Amino acid sequence: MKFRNLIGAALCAAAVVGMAPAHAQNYKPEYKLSIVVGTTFPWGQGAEIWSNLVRERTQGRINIKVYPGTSLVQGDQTREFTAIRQGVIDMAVGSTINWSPQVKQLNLFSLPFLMPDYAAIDALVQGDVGKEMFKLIEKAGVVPLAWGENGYRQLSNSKHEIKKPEDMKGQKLRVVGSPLYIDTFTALGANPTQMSWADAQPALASGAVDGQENPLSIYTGSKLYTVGQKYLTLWNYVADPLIFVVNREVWNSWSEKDRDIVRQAALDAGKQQIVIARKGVTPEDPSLLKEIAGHGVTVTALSPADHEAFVKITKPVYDKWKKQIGEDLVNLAEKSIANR
Ligand code: X2X
Repeated sequence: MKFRNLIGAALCAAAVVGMAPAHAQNYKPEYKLSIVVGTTFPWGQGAEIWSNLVRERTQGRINIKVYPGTSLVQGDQTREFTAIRQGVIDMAVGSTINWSPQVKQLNLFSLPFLMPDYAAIDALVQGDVGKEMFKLIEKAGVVPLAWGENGYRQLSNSKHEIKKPEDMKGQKLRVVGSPLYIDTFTALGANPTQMSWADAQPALASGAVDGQENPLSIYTGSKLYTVGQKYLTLWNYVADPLIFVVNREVWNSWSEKDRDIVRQAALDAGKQQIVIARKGVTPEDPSLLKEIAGHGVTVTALSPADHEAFVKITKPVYDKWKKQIGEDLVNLAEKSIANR
């Protein structure tokens, strides 16, 4: 064999090896996993469960470290998806709200009053809509593995009880994510302002903003009742799922066996995380609501007529964003919910 042929053969062999499972020595000593809140929150617990399962099941080949507070992007949670795509972040358990600036279809979950109950959320994420969303995330350059849940987002404020849209008039409310939130709260007569969660907490404490919207686990976990957020309205207007993802290059660097382990661990962690996220906020188990009321918070549930008033006033926003998200996808979601 001539020298040139030898090199050719070696290159071919290298190409074959390149396609074969990566060797453990190519693995990073640590994989950085991003989340927005801390590990004591249901969201963070999902990340911890995933990390621990992966470490155990790979015998330490894949070692994940959780970075709370979106610290890998200096708290700027709407830049998280881009950072995952670019490899600044290796893995994440992220909210659809924070990634919707990059994957506009994720705004679907923020359409006001789309999902009336948990069965509706399940019908979307565990059904055809969920599959479609995963394809879109994959196309955007990130590998999605499993769904989790942040939860139904409820409204709190420091001024007075909110029962009707009129009660929100002029209130300065912190929102995050896409302009859809600005549209929704403007339609409701409020004065929405966009800021990261890191900035929101001091803004609530100083009174720079009057209120915010977040799942009850975040409201209690962040002790928002200690910063004057004494009025809480349960309106279930949107819920944000969480998605377990991996950077594509990192994913490709793992052996097939390890990819299977990471995917299965994400599915297992997601399932457990959703159970944790729904604890204490159902009619069967209202323990979290009781805890909140125990802090002197006025907790308001809407009458059917009041609920209808909120739905009606936000309907033009729904219609506008249905077009921006894609009518086919929203139609599929509506159908999935109707057939749940
Ligand atoms: O910033 C928020 O409101 C939070 C913590 O719920 C998200 O990351 C979407």
